[in-house]
Amino acid sequence: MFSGIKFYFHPAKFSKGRLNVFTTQVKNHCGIVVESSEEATYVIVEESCDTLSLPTSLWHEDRVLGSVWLSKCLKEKLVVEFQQFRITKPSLKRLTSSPESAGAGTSESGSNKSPDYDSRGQTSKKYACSQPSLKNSEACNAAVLDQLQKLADVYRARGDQWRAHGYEKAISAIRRHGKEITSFEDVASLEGVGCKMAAKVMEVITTGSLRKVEELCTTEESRVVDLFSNIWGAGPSAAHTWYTKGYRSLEDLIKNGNLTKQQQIGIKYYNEFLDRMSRKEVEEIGQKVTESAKEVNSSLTTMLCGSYRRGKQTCGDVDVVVLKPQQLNSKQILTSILSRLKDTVFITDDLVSLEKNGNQRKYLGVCKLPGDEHKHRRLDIFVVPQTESACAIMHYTGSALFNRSIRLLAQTKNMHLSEHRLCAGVVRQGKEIVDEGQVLSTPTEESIFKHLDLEYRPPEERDH
Ligand code: TTP
Ligand code: MG
Repeated sequence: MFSGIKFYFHPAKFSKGRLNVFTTQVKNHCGIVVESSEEATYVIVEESCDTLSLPTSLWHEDRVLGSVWLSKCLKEKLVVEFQQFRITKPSLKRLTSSPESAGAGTSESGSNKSPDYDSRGQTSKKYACSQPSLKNSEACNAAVLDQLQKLADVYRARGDQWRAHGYEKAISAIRRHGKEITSFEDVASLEGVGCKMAAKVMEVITTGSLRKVEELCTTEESRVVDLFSNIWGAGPSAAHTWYTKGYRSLEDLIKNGNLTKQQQIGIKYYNEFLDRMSRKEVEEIGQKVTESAKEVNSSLTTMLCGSYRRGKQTCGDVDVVVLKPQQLNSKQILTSILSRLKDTVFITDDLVSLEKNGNQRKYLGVCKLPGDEHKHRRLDIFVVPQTESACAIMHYTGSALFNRSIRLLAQTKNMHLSEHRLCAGVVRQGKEIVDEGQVLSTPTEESIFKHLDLEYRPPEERDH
């Protein structure tokens, strides 16, 4: 379909993987990849690149297109109309009025501009947080998601966070795609999926499984490291150390493992902690915390966050945010709530010690509803001043991947989002913040999305 068409890929912001996929695909479809923009029929740029950094010579041309156009061509197997995907010269107005939009190109599409490709979309489209997570998205591509999740888990257990994150990003992108993947192009055109990952997905589609999963997940080492790293309080590095010392079972660890107090509790409730609970049980546990908080001070309010607030049918633990007026002391509140919950033997074990820190506002522990039918459950309580409520609630609602994504997006706009606040005009040197800028007013979660120029996503759409 690209017969005789010459493509030049402008390297700014193109990942090596994506560039390889595009180059191969263009050649497979009889196109020509050239080394300079002058020779090219089309110049392809990544939408996320800073258009100000592109050579001015490009702006004399009417053929600079965003890579989304090429993805669309490959997907639809035809040369699609390109007007909507043109990247135009950054205007002076943009430079002066909106410094944070300087990071992306604008595509010119006239009055019938597609909302997907407006200037806001161009900036944030690459970020998972700009798209809703889909309900029941596991139903599509189930085998692919299962195999990739196994690899993500095994890499996380081995302490290879970078690879684990790569697989999680791909899982999230495939879930958001929400349609059955049938071709290499389908998957390679998704954000966050490079050509190596796309090849793995195709391997599952054609063979039903991944050789890499068999290689990594079926060994004695992976079975044991997996067993150990599922102990609450044991990271991948402890799990590995125990394995290299020759321990193979939880009993071996109890006898010889030199365990921390947290790990001892983690082993005591090993199976109970791995079991996820119903929403009803989360609500009952939350109710206990709410009652105690109200007894401590009637101005305190509580909110169930985490996977519960994202609408998940089962939850791994209970995350309760307690909102307090500014003048009340966090640690005193936390201590008073806990002492009530301990008096009734609802809280059975502490996973953090309250004595160590000054103004402690986070509690991690274990609780159990009365009755033999109930299991020990992980309970986290976070005491937050009302002034920080929106940022805190958003943080503790997650998902972790959504949080990572929205924080990265904030960075591209010279902002900084944390569980405490959102700042603008932040100056960074490398990763380090050298000037914190100004705190923005964030009375609601909606206001945070608005400051970031993102469409609002309710919690159920943040389950990335
Ligand atoms: P978790 O309770 O660990 O996660 P969860 O509630 O989403 O899922 P689960 O059902 O397994 O409990 O953490 C609560 C929120 O805290 C999470 O949704 C987002 C935030 N968080 C991060 O942003 N980064 C992290 O590394 C962790 C552990 C949590
Ligand atoms: Mg949780």
